[in-house]
Amino acid sequence: MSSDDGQDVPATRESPIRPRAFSGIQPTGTVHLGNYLGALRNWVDLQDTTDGVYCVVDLHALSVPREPGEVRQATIEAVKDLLAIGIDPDRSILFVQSHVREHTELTWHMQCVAAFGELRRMTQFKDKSESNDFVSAGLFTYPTLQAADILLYDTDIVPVGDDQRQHVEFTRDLAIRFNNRYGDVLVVPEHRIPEAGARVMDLQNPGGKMSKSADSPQGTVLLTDSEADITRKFKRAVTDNDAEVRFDPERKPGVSNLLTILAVATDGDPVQLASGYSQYGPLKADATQAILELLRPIQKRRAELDDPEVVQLLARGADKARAVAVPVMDRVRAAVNLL
Ligand code: AQP
Repeated sequence: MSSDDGQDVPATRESPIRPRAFSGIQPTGTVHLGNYLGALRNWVDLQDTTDGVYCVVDLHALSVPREPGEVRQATIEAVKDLLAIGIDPDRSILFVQSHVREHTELTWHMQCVAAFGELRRMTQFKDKSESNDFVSAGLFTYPTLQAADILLYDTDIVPVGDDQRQHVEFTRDLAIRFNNRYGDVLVVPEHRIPEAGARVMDLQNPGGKMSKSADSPQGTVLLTDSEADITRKFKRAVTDNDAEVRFDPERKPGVSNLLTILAVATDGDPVQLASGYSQYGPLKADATQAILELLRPIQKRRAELDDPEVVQLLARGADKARAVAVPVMDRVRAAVNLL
């Protein structure tokens, strides 16, 4: 079966018109430039060619200890970030994971086809379990909840950053294994990872990815940062001592990261951009200006949103999400065929 733009659409979807894209973000802090350049801008663009289903994955945020209510406000803030960057709740389904109970039900089925050894090999689990004192079973089984999130919507495309490549490949494996055991039930999705910006690095520690939970906030540019903060963070970005502007992520990770950020923000090419600079100062200044321009309209839209409006649209989003998820879960139950 083929969609409008010629892409193959799996047979399990009823009357597919366009491929379906699904992705999620954790409400674990303000969205940063890595999230935006690596994944979220793709969500916005895909609205033109796919049916988008976008989710704030609040249950994932509980895989590390949280105070009661902490995730509640963070969820509203994450939704505001998504609306501000251009996720349109009239064109896409925008909702909160815990509002659709089928996510946790399907997770159990995913856990029962996942192997312990596979979960133990997940690099994100290895990284996070090393840096946390308390390692929950939820952190260990996190990729099965993520697989359920994706598979519950008959997803064709999963736009994510490079750090999620392994989890999406695992999701594919689980869908195929489930289908082998129970019949042709689940759609097997593919990841969509951008060529440039798939792994935006920390400005202070360019050996590691920019992250909400970085040791120093100075290395992470938040979507809500002030002009002064953004300018300071880029000015202090770690480069190196040889003062040559060259795109070489292995030997020159800091400089290459700045070139990547500038390239993605201006639709340029990092290698070509490098030839226009002979010093780090002007590169940092241009990257700062490009990001300020990119974020200005986003920050303006974000300031206009209020909490009650967000809560209301999330209730509508949950209804629309359930309309897709419930029939898929019914299909899974029928295939597993319990009494
Ligand atoms: N540095 C990055 N470069 C490119 N893409 C990135 N993503 C995250 N960091 C980068 C992508 O953003 C999407 C949403 O991420 P998430 O919040 O659900 O997951 P995360 O990987 O846990 O993000 P953080 O910021 O690193 O959070 P913490 O510190 O809480 O672990 C995903 O598509 C991800 O690939």
